[in-house]
Amino acid sequence: MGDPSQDRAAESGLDLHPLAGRIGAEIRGLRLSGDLDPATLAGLRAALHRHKVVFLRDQRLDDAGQEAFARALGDPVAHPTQPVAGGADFLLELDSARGQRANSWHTDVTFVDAYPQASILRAVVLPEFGGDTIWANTATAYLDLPAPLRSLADQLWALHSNDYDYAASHPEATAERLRYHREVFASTLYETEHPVVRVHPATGERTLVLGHFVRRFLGLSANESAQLFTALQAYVTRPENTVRWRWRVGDVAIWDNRATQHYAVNDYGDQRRVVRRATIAGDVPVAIDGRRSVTRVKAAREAEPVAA
Ligand SMILES: O=C(O)CCC(=O)C(=O)O
Ligand SMILES: [Fe+2]
Repeated sequence: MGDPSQDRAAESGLDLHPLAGRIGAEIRGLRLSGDLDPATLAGLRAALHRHKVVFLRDQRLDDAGQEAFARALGDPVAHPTQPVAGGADFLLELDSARGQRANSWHTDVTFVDAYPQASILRAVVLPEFGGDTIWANTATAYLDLPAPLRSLADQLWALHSNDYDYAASHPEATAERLRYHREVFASTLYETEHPVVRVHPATGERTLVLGHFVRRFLGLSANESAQLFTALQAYVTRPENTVRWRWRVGDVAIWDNRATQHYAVNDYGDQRRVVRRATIAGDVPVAIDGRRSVTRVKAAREAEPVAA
Protein backbone atom coordinates (compact mmCIF):
# COMPACT_ATOMS: atom_id res chain seq x y z
CA MET A 1 0.00 0.00 0.00
CA GLY A 2 1.28 3.48 -0.86
CA ASP A 3 2.94 5.39 1.94
CA PRO A 4 1.90 9.07 1.54
CA SER A 5 5.18 10.43 2.91
CA GLN A 6 7.18 8.23 0.53
CA ASP A 7 4.91 9.32 -2.30
CA ARG A 8 5.59 12.98 -1.47
CA ALA A 9 9.32 12.31 -1.47
CA ALA A 10 9.09 10.52 -4.82
CA GLU A 11 7.16 13.43 -6.32
CA SER A 12 9.63 16.00 -5.08
CA GLY A 13 11.82 15.67 -8.17
CA LEU A 14 8.95 16.78 -10.42
CA ASP A 15 7.85 20.32 -11.27
CA LEU A 16 4.14 19.80 -10.47
CA HIS A 17 1.43 22.42 -10.92
CA PRO A 18 -2.04 21.47 -9.67
CA LEU A 19 -4.80 22.62 -12.04
CA ALA A 20 -8.02 22.18 -10.08
CA GLY A 21 -8.95 21.70 -6.44
CA ARG A 22 -9.46 17.94 -6.50
CA ILE A 23 -7.86 16.50 -9.58
CA GLY A 24 -5.25 17.18 -12.21
CA ALA A 25 -1.72 18.56 -12.31
CA GLU A 26 0.62 19.66 -15.05
CA ILE A 27 4.19 18.36 -14.95
CA ARG A 28 6.68 20.76 -16.52
CA GLY A 29 10.24 20.24 -17.66
CA LEU A 30 10.03 16.49 -18.20
CA ARG A 31 10.45 14.70 -21.51
CA LEU A 32 8.69 11.34 -21.59
CA SER A 33 10.60 8.43 -23.17
CA GLY A 34 11.46 4.79 -22.69
CA ASP A 35 14.66 5.78 -20.87
CA LEU A 36 13.33 7.52 -17.74
CA ASP A 37 15.26 6.64 -14.59
CA PRO A 38 13.56 4.70 -11.78
CA ALA A 39 13.31 7.75 -9.50
CA THR A 40 11.47 9.75 -12.18
CA LEU A 41 9.13 6.83 -12.88
CA ALA A 42 8.42 6.48 -9.15
CA GLY A 43 7.70 10.22 -9.03
CA LEU A 44 5.31 9.95 -11.96
CA ARG A 45 3.43 7.06 -10.34
CA ALA A 46 3.19 8.94 -7.04
CA ALA A 47 1.91 12.07 -8.86
CA LEU A 48 -0.63 9.93 -10.68
CA HIS A 49 -1.87 8.43 -7.43
CA ARG A 50 -2.28 11.83 -5.80
CA HIS A 51 -3.51 13.97 -8.70
CA LYS A 52 -5.31 11.16 -10.67
CA VAL A 53 -4.46 12.72 -14.05
CA VAL A 54 -1.23 14.45 -15.06
CA PHE A 55 -0.57 16.47 -18.20
CA LEU A 56 2.67 17.12 -20.06
CA ARG A 57 2.73 19.74 -22.80
CA ASP A 58 4.54 19.52 -26.09
CA GLN A 59 5.99 16.01 -25.82
CA ARG A 60 5.66 15.36 -29.56
CA LEU A 61 6.10 11.61 -29.13
CA ASP A 62 5.67 9.36 -32.15
CA ASP A 63 4.04 5.92 -31.84
CA ALA A 64 7.34 4.24 -30.96
CA GLY A 65 8.10 6.88 -28.31
CA GLN A 66 4.65 6.58 -26.74
CA GLU A 67 4.95 2.79 -26.70
CA ALA A 68 8.46 2.88 -25.22
CA PHE A 69 7.25 5.19 -22.43
CA ALA A 70 4.25 2.90 -21.78
CA ARG A 71 6.60 -0.10 -21.48
CA ALA A 72 8.72 1.83 -18.99
CA LEU A 73 5.66 2.72 -16.89
CA GLY A 74 4.15 -0.80 -16.75
CA ASP A 75 2.90 -3.72 -18.85
CA PRO A 76 1.03 -2.35 -21.87
CA VAL A 77 -2.07 -4.17 -23.11
CA ALA A 78 -3.97 -3.75 -26.38
CA HIS A 79 -7.71 -3.11 -26.33
CA PRO A 80 -9.58 -6.44 -25.99
CA THR A 81 -11.73 -5.97 -29.10
CA GLN A 82 -10.67 -2.92 -31.13
CA PRO A 83 -7.82 -3.16 -33.69
CA VAL A 84 -4.35 -1.84 -32.95
CA ALA A 85 -3.58 1.48 -34.70
CA GLY A 86 -1.72 1.12 -38.01
CA GLY A 87 2.02 0.70 -37.49
CA ALA A 88 1.78 0.35 -33.71
CA ASP A 89 2.20 -2.63 -31.37
CA PHE A 90 -0.65 -1.92 -28.94
CA LEU A 91 -1.89 1.67 -29.39
CA LEU A 92 -5.58 2.38 -29.91
CA GLU A 93 -6.51 5.23 -32.23
CA LEU A 94 -9.67 7.29 -31.80
CA ASP A 95 -10.47 9.28 -34.94
CA SER A 96 -13.45 11.65 -35.07
CA ALA A 97 -13.71 11.00 -38.81
CA ARG A 98 -14.65 7.42 -37.92
CA GLY A 99 -17.16 8.70 -35.36
CA GLN A 100 -14.90 7.76 -32.40
CA ARG A 101 -15.63 10.61 -30.00
CA ALA A 102 -15.87 9.09 -26.45
CA ASN A 103 -18.43 11.69 -25.39
CA SER A 104 -19.89 9.84 -22.45
CA TRP A 105 -18.52 9.41 -18.94
CA HIS A 106 -16.54 6.20 -18.48
CA THR A 107 -13.57 4.44 -16.99
CA ASP A 108 -11.65 2.59 -19.70
CA VAL A 109 -12.51 -1.07 -20.41
CA THR A 110 -14.46 -1.83 -17.20
CA PHE A 111 -16.31 -4.62 -19.03
CA VAL A 112 -13.35 -6.91 -18.22
CA ASP A 113 -12.27 -7.86 -14.70
CA ALA A 114 -8.64 -6.64 -14.59
CA TYR A 115 -9.27 -3.41 -16.50
CA PRO A 116 -6.30 -1.09 -17.17
CA GLN A 117 -4.69 0.66 -14.21
CA ALA A 118 -3.58 3.63 -16.31
CA SER A 119 -4.04 5.14 -19.75
CA ILE A 120 -1.60 7.35 -21.68
CA LEU A 121 -3.23 9.56 -24.31
CA ARG A 122 -1.46 11.67 -26.93
CA ALA A 123 -3.03 14.31 -29.14
CA VAL A 124 -2.17 13.70 -32.80
CA VAL A 125 -4.61 15.90 -34.77
CA LEU A 126 -6.76 18.56 -33.08
CA PRO A 127 -9.62 20.80 -34.13
CA GLU A 128 -8.92 24.53 -34.16
CA PHE A 129 -11.27 24.97 -31.21
CA GLY A 130 -13.17 22.58 -28.97
CA GLY A 131 -12.32 18.92 -28.34
CA ASP A 132 -11.23 19.28 -24.69
CA THR A 133 -11.30 16.26 -22.37
CA ILE A 134 -12.68 16.25 -18.81
CA TRP A 135 -11.60 13.89 -16.00
CA ALA A 136 -13.39 13.26 -12.71
CA ASN A 137 -12.01 11.96 -9.41
CA THR A 138 -13.87 8.82 -8.27
CA ALA A 139 -12.16 8.79 -4.85
CA THR A 140 -13.41 12.25 -3.83
CA ALA A 141 -16.79 11.38 -5.38
CA TYR A 142 -16.99 8.44 -2.95
CA LEU A 143 -16.11 10.71 -0.01
CA ASP A 144 -18.84 13.16 -1.09
CA LEU A 145 -21.59 10.55 -0.80
CA PRO A 146 -23.87 11.19 2.17
CA ALA A 147 -23.53 8.39 4.75
CA PRO A 148 -26.70 6.45 3.79
CA LEU A 149 -25.79 6.45 0.08
CA ARG A 150 -22.21 5.52 0.92
CA SER A 151 -23.24 2.45 2.89
CA LEU A 152 -25.55 1.45 0.05
CA ALA A 153 -22.67 1.86 -2.46
CA ASP A 154 -20.34 -0.11 -0.15
CA GLN A 155 -22.54 -3.19 -0.54
CA LEU A 156 -23.56 -2.78 -4.15
CA TRP A 157 -22.27 -4.67 -7.19
CA ALA A 158 -22.78 -3.78 -10.83
CA LEU A 159 -22.79 -5.69 -14.09
CA HIS A 160 -20.55 -4.04 -16.71
CA SER A 161 -20.71 -5.00 -20.38
CA ASN A 162 -19.45 -3.79 -23.76
CA ASP A 163 -22.79 -4.90 -25.23
CA TYR A 164 -24.72 -1.74 -24.58
CA ASP A 165 -27.25 -0.04 -26.77
CA TYR A 166 -24.94 2.39 -28.56
CA ALA A 167 -27.80 3.85 -30.61
CA ALA A 168 -29.81 4.69 -27.48
CA SER A 169 -26.96 6.69 -25.93
CA HIS A 170 -25.75 8.20 -29.28
CA PRO A 171 -28.87 9.09 -31.26
CA GLU A 172 -26.70 11.03 -33.75
CA ALA A 173 -24.59 7.95 -34.63
CA THR A 174 -24.25 7.06 -38.30
CA ALA A 175 -25.12 3.59 -39.63
CA GLU A 176 -21.38 3.00 -40.12
CA ARG A 177 -20.67 3.86 -36.47
CA LEU A 178 -23.44 1.54 -35.26
CA ARG A 179 -22.04 -1.27 -37.41
CA TYR A 180 -18.56 -0.62 -35.94
CA HIS A 181 -19.94 -0.83 -32.43
CA ARG A 182 -21.66 -4.17 -33.13
CA GLU A 183 -19.06 -5.84 -35.33
CA VAL A 184 -15.82 -4.58 -33.79
CA PHE A 185 -16.31 -3.05 -30.33
CA ALA A 186 -18.75 -5.78 -29.22
CA SER A 187 -17.38 -8.59 -31.46
CA THR A 188 -16.61 -10.46 -28.25
CA LEU A 189 -19.20 -9.89 -25.56
CA TYR A 190 -18.04 -9.39 -22.01
CA GLU A 191 -20.07 -9.27 -18.83
CA THR A 192 -18.22 -8.56 -15.62
CA GLU A 193 -19.42 -8.03 -12.06
CA HIS A 194 -17.54 -5.30 -10.18
CA PRO A 195 -18.12 -3.92 -6.70
CA VAL A 196 -19.37 -0.32 -6.94
CA VAL A 197 -16.64 0.55 -4.42
CA ARG A 198 -13.13 -0.84 -4.89
CA VAL A 199 -10.10 -0.40 -2.69
CA HIS A 200 -7.24 1.12 -4.68
CA PRO A 201 -4.28 -1.25 -4.33
CA ALA A 202 -1.66 1.52 -4.36
CA THR A 203 -3.32 4.19 -2.20
CA GLY A 204 -5.85 2.29 -0.10
CA GLU A 205 -8.48 4.84 -1.17
CA ARG A 206 -12.03 3.74 -1.91
CA THR A 207 -13.12 4.64 -5.44
CA LEU A 208 -16.44 4.37 -7.28
CA VAL A 209 -16.53 1.94 -10.21
CA LEU A 210 -19.31 3.23 -12.45
CA GLY A 211 -19.35 4.82 -15.95
CA HIS A 212 -21.05 3.94 -19.21
CA PHE A 213 -20.32 0.22 -19.26
CA VAL A 214 -22.65 -0.35 -16.26
CA ARG A 215 -25.74 -2.26 -17.40
CA ARG A 216 -27.49 -2.67 -14.06
CA PHE A 217 -26.92 -3.27 -10.37
CA LEU A 218 -27.11 -6.85 -9.08
CA GLY A 219 -30.41 -7.52 -7.32
CA LEU A 220 -32.13 -4.40 -8.68
CA SER A 221 -34.50 -4.06 -11.63
CA ALA A 222 -33.48 -2.19 -14.77
CA ASN A 223 -35.61 0.76 -13.70
CA GLU A 224 -34.24 0.90 -10.15
CA SER A 225 -30.73 0.47 -11.52
CA ALA A 226 -31.13 3.39 -13.92
CA GLN A 227 -32.33 5.73 -11.17
CA LEU A 228 -29.67 4.73 -8.68
CA PHE A 229 -26.97 4.92 -11.37
CA THR A 230 -28.00 8.51 -12.12
CA ALA A 231 -27.90 9.41 -8.42
CA LEU A 232 -24.43 7.91 -7.79
CA GLN A 233 -22.86 8.95 -11.08
CA ALA A 234 -23.90 12.57 -10.39
CA TYR A 235 -21.38 12.66 -7.53
CA VAL A 236 -18.61 11.68 -9.95
CA THR A 237 -19.36 14.32 -12.57
CA ARG A 238 -20.03 17.36 -10.35
CA PRO A 239 -17.93 20.24 -11.78
CA GLU A 240 -16.05 20.62 -8.46
CA ASN A 241 -14.83 17.06 -8.90
CA THR A 242 -13.37 17.52 -12.39
CA VAL A 243 -10.54 19.02 -14.40
CA ARG A 244 -10.72 20.02 -18.06
CA TRP A 245 -7.73 19.96 -20.43
CA ARG A 246 -7.39 22.22 -23.45
CA TRP A 247 -5.19 20.15 -25.74
CA ARG A 248 -2.31 21.25 -27.94
CA VAL A 249 -0.81 18.89 -30.50
CA GLY A 250 1.93 16.82 -28.86
CA ASP A 251 0.42 16.94 -25.34
CA VAL A 252 0.19 13.78 -23.27
CA ALA A 253 -2.30 13.00 -20.50
CA ILE A 254 -1.75 10.07 -18.14
CA TRP A 255 -4.57 9.02 -15.82
CA ASP A 256 -5.09 6.60 -12.98
CA ASN A 257 -7.87 4.52 -14.52
CA ARG A 258 -8.65 3.01 -11.08
CA ALA A 259 -9.60 6.41 -9.64
CA THR A 260 -11.10 8.42 -12.52
CA GLN A 261 -13.69 8.69 -15.23
CA HIS A 262 -13.34 10.85 -18.33
CA TYR A 263 -15.40 12.43 -21.10
CA ALA A 264 -14.23 13.76 -24.48
CA VAL A 265 -16.25 16.90 -25.24
CA ASN A 266 -17.88 16.58 -28.67
CA ASP A 267 -18.18 20.26 -29.60
CA TYR A 268 -16.03 20.50 -32.75
CA GLY A 269 -18.50 19.48 -35.46
CA ASP A 270 -16.89 17.86 -38.46
CA GLN A 271 -13.36 19.08 -37.71
CA ARG A 272 -10.82 16.26 -37.44
CA ARG A 273 -9.56 15.07 -34.06
CA VAL A 274 -7.23 12.07 -33.65
CA VAL A 275 -5.77 10.76 -30.40
CA ARG A 276 -3.76 7.61 -29.66
CA ARG A 277 -3.94 5.73 -26.38
CA ALA A 278 -1.79 3.19 -24.59
CA THR A 279 -3.19 1.28 -21.63
CA ILE A 280 -1.25 -0.34 -18.79
CA ALA A 281 -2.42 -3.72 -17.47
CA GLY A 282 -4.45 -3.52 -14.28
CA ASP A 283 -5.49 -5.83 -11.46
CA VAL A 284 -8.80 -7.44 -10.51
CA PRO A 285 -10.70 -4.99 -8.26
CA VAL A 286 -11.10 -5.90 -4.60
CA ALA A 287 -14.21 -4.83 -2.71
CA ILE A 288 -14.21 -3.50 0.85
CA ASP A 289 -15.04 -7.00 2.12
CA GLY A 290 -12.22 -8.59 0.11
CA ARG A 291 -14.36 -10.12 -2.65
CA ARG A 292 -13.02 -9.73 -6.17
CA SER A 293 -14.61 -8.81 -9.49
CA VAL A 294 -15.57 -11.69 -11.79
CA THR A 295 -16.03 -11.95 -15.55
CA ARG A 296 -19.16 -14.08 -16.08
CA VAL A 297 -19.39 -13.97 -19.87
CA LYS A 298 -16.76 -13.80 -22.59
CA ALA A 299 -18.27 -15.00 -25.85
CA ALA A 300 -17.91 -14.43 -29.57
CA ARG A 301 -20.97 -12.64 -30.88
CA GLU A 302 -23.12 -14.79 -33.12
CA ALA A 303 -23.32 -13.52 -36.68
CA GLU A 304 -26.39 -11.36 -37.20
CA PRO A 305 -28.75 -12.46 -39.95
CA VAL A 306 -27.94 -10.36 -42.99
CA ALA A 307 -30.86 -8.57 -44.58
CA ALA A 308 -31.43 -9.87 -48.10
O1 LIG B 1 -10.61 11.57 -26.96
C1 LIG B 1 -10.33 11.77 -25.78
O2 LIG B 1 -9.94 12.85 -25.35
C2 LIG B 1 -10.47 10.65 -24.78
C3 LIG B 1 -10.85 9.38 -25.45
C4 LIG B 1 -10.98 8.25 -24.48
O3 LIG B 1 -11.99 8.01 -23.89
C5 LIG B 1 -9.78 7.45 -24.22
O4 LIG B 1 -8.75 7.69 -24.86
O5 LIG B 1 -9.86 6.54 -23.38
FE1 LIG C 1 -11.65 6.43 -22.50
